[in-house]
Amino acid sequence: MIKMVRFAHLADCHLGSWRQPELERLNFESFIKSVDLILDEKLDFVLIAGDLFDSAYPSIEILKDTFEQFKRLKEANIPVFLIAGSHDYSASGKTFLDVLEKGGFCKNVFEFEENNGKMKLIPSRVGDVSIFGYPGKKSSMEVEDLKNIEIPPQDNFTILMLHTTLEDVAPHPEIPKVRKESLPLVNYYALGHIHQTFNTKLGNSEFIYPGPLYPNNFQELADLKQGSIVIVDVDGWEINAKLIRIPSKEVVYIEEEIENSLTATDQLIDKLDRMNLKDKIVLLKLKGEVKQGKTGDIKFDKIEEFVKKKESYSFLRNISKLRMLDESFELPSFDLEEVESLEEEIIKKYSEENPHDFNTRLPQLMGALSIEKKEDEKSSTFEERLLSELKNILEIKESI
Ligand SMILES: [Mn+2]
Repeated sequence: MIKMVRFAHLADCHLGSWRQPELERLNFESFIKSVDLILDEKLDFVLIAGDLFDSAYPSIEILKDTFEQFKRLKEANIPVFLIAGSHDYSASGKTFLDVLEKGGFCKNVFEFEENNGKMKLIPSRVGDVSIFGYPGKKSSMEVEDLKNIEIPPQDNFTILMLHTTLEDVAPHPEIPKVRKESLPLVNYYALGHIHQTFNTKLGNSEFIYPGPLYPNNFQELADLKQGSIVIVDVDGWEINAKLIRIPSKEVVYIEEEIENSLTATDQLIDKLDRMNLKDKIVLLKLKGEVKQGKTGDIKFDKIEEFVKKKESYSFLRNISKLRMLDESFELPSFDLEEVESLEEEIIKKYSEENPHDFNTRLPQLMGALSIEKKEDEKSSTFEERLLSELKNILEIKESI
């Protein structure tokens, strides 16, 4: 029988994801608040189930702040176990998670040995608990791999960390998913990737998504308003998981139908004028079919100025559901977060018309090629990083 163990389960922190500095601040503050809570509660360990960083190569600023928080945990002797997610994974295996690990600030639990074409995962031990993990990859590439993982029998409490989509969650019918029944049996599945809180059971095993540490885009801010983590109590084989919402700035979501873009500015300002926006995140979503005027006629700078005068904390707008009647030549406006799914859609269509094994590598290739040279990074370092990434994706073994 194992003794009482308490741990925190975080996922999808996406540190460094917001382009708006004031929202990135809230994102990072949620991380600090979680660390505060973990220290206050004197938890035994911490799990981060992928996407700690928004990219495999975060900025120096983000790295500095992140190391500072990991140092607080290390000084309190609270170990951190993590896996890479779809965002901080890199095909070459070169990611800043390694830097954190080599510094002794965390342990990447993804370890395995080949066993007759299967992948036998190797546990990381903390007290009476065995932790296994398999990372997320670009474009759900991990879903196929997960059919081949094995966990050697254990007689203590077991945790499997995964960054993937369970069939049960299913908000996105088009993406590949994992059947929970097909996974090796453990006591607790520490999941990440889906930016919503979700839990389900199979026998006595718990499957939990804590949700993102902080909302990551316009829609998540509208839906979730704040981030969350899970604190788990294990007593014997009894699992008690508690969802903790991380307090943050209030969100005001405004959805407005626009028919005439010539009068839209006044219409919106009139509406905003009747609201209390002080210190709030203001989300403005425009929808409908514009019968008079063009999108350009809506004076967003004037609206933003007005919202600022009302002392809002941040202002975001979204016009992806606004259609123009007589501008069929105009490209539809996409949100930044939709770009990736649009790319996937194009690759899918292309692959159907031009079937070839190579196509499965396209998302990874695009991901690798989209990483820019860092400021001050030597060209040779950048070239070497890019080449080793590409060789891994293309499975080129010999160096050229
Ligand atoms: Mn994520």
